[in-house]
Amino acid sequence: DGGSVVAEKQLQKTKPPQMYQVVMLNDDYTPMEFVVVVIQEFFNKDKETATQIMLKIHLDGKGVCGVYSKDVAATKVHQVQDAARQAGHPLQCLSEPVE
Ligand code: NFA
Repeated sequence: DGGSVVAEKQLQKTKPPQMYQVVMLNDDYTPMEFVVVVIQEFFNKDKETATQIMLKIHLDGKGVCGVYSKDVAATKVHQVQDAARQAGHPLQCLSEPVE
């Protein structure tokens, strides 16, 4: 009945939060080594994994660097954008909901 629906919602109403993937885009100018270092530093990947992700982006046009809560994903995007701007590279990055 309706009462039990309310009771169930009160007992178990938490759902996992929407997650966001941080996607990096390829361009013709950013050096491969810079992309590898950025992926290592901001997405906590080892050099081998970072290199694989960089090559995927280079070959496919884009690639996922990591999946995070909305606020952490937004922070990662800003960190990459700041590092790219400071270095004078056009590297672009965005976050989008998973699914
Ligand atoms: N395409 C860039 C190059 O050839 C490398 C790159 C990879 C840039 C991944 C951006 C993202 N120097």
